Formats: sequence, structure tokens, C-alpha cells
Amino acid sequence: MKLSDRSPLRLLILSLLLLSILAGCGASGTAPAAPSGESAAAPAPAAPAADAPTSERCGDPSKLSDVLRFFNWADYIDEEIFAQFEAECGVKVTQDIYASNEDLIAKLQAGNAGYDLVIPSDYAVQILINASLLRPLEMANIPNAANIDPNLMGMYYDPENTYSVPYQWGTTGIAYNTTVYPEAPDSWAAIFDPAQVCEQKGFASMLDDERESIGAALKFLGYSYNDTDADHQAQARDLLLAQKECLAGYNSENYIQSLSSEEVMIAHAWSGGTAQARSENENVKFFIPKEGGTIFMDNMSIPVDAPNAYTAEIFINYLLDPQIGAQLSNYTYYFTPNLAAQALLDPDYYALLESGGMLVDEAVLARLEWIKRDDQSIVFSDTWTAVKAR
Ligand code: SPD
Repeated sequence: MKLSDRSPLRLLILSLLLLSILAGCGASGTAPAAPSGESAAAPAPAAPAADAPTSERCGDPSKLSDVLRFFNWADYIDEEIFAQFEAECGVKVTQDIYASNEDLIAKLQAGNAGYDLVIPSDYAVQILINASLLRPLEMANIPNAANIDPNLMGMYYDPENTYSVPYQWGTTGIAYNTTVYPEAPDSWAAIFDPAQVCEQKGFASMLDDERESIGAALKFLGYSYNDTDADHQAQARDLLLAQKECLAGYNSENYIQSLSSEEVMIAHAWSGGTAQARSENENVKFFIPKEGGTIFMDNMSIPVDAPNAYTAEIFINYLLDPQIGAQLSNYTYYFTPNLAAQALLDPDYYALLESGGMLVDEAVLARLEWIKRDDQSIVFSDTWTAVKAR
């Protein structure tokens, strides 16, 4: 059976996978009650002006701001959605880009960033909650949260979804160009073994992301992505320093373009980004190394000092609409947590992921690990500073 078929069996397999993922993530398994769908307990709005938005998807127009400031990862939304939201609700969305969770966390820690909506990954949600940097979501303003797969609510990092709702999920592994690798590689050795990576000197890149890149080195060495042992961190540092001699660079923001233009032939990469490159260049494929890769859930959250929290909740609700949710994943090629959107994905969405090696079956799932934080995780920053400094 082709996984690209929209058969009940495929949907069952995906559901089972999601249940396994949930178990791996330590979710509570108790999804919060579905939102009521009622509008916010606010005074009845005055009659709208002639040019005011009338769509139900815009909430209470009298409470919307003119502008919404969105802080997001690169290539992680179809910008047409901004134009559609502006046409429908009269709110202009502006977007700035960050390269890693650590960059996002630093920006919010500095204060007064002015952002209304951010997209932290699983462990970063936990860090931001612990630092009191997120604002509780008013779920009455987000009735489309009922479209989210209940198995993906209540994850370990925010058990009641007080501060976050899922946006997109995916995996981290290696992207490669089949013209250089007619035999698909299967190990991190392709990018960490000096003999192999230096054969592609100047044509290989790593993600500019301390938890992902140090974690990948740790995994190649036989350790966990989350290993903070000083000796293991030193081994990972030395491996990354040796590899650095032969890299084109660290790149989280342009690796998609570098892969599709063939400036880079092998890259540490995220699944959806690699699929975006494959949609431009069919020589680009992806694999999860036999030693293991990561799985992640990225989430929508509102900073505690967001100037326009209500508008952010209305935009979150808009993104969770079935049609908009499908438009989002048709563009990003990441997996949607929106059950109502899944049936609306383009016919070639799963076909591209399947032929490109991005689908997650049970064998792949067994090799995936969540990046997590604990009180020792600061050592990753020290190791990363040592790697980047040289
Ligand atoms: N281009 C968007 C990439 C989003 C990746 N976020 C996940 C990071 C997991 N560590």
C-alpha cells in the first residue's frame, strides 16, 4: 500500500504513530476539554462600521489591533495567509525570523520585544513558562483548537495547554543530493566522519542550532541528544570542530535554498524544509540516520508582554481553521496537528514526503528522540560557544 493513499488504513497508521509519539513525549494523555466555541465574555460590540470585518473568523472587530507582530522560523508559513487575514479581518501581519529556540528565548528574556505571537518548540515552551515569559491563552477565543488531534494536546511541556497550542511537527535528520549520493547514506558518519564530509568540502552544512547540532554529534557518538556529561560534551565539541574545517557553514535560515540550488549537497536539516527543497529539486532527499534523529512539536504562544494578545488569539484561531491549516502544511511540508485540515491536504503532499524519505513509519519513529531540558542543559551553550568561537 502506498502511504500517499488517503485510505482508512493510512489514517489508522498515522493515528497509531501519533499515539506512540505521545507516549514518547510523556504527555499526560488527558486532553483538556474542547473549547466551547463561545466568543469571549466581553461586552456586546457596537454595530460594525460599513468597512469593518464581518467574518466570524475575525472575532470581535472592535478589539482587533491594526497590526500583529509575528516572530517565526524561516519558511514556516505561506505569506499569502497574511494577505488573506488582512483582507478578511483588516489586520496587517508583520513577520521577523529567528534561527533557533535559543535566539527566541534570548529575545523574549531581553524584554520589550514587541511580538504578539511566537513559535517555540516543545522544550522551549517549558523554558519560557518557567521564566514567566508566556501569557495564558484565552481558549474561548480559540474555538478551532477543537480541530487539533486530542493525542497532541496535553504534552509534557504544557500539560493543560495553558500557554501553547500545536502549530506543526516534524523530524531532524540529513538532507542529501542523489546526484552525489546515488546510494542513500544511512548514518551520521556521512556528515561527521572527516573522510566523508571532507570529500564534500564546502558543500555540507549543519543547522545553526546548539541543541540540534551538538545533539546530532552526541547521537553519532552513541549518546542521547540530551546528554550533559562533561566528557561526552567534550567529545561532541571535538567532533564538531573537526567537521567545521570542511563545512560550508552553519545554516538554519537558508539551507532550503542552498539545497535546491545545489550549493549544498548534504545538510543537517529539518524534514519539512528538506521537502520544500525537494519541491524545487527532485534530487533532494532525506533520511533519519540509523543512530537516531529528533522529533519536535512547534507551538503557537503569546509573549507575556504582547501588545495585542486578543488579535494574536484570533490569528491563532484563524491558523487552526481547516482550510488555512491545510494551506499552511501544503506550503511548509511539515505535519499538521489539525485533524480537520488533514483531509484537505494537496494530493501530492504525502507523495512528495514518501518519495523524499520524510514520512515517519514505526521503524523511523523508534529512532527519534525529543530534545529536552534539565538544570544541566546550560552546558550545551558552553559547548556551542567553544565550537562557534574557533
Ligand atoms: N523552517 C522551520 C523550521 C522549524 C523547526 N523548528 C523545530 C526545531 C526543533 N529543535
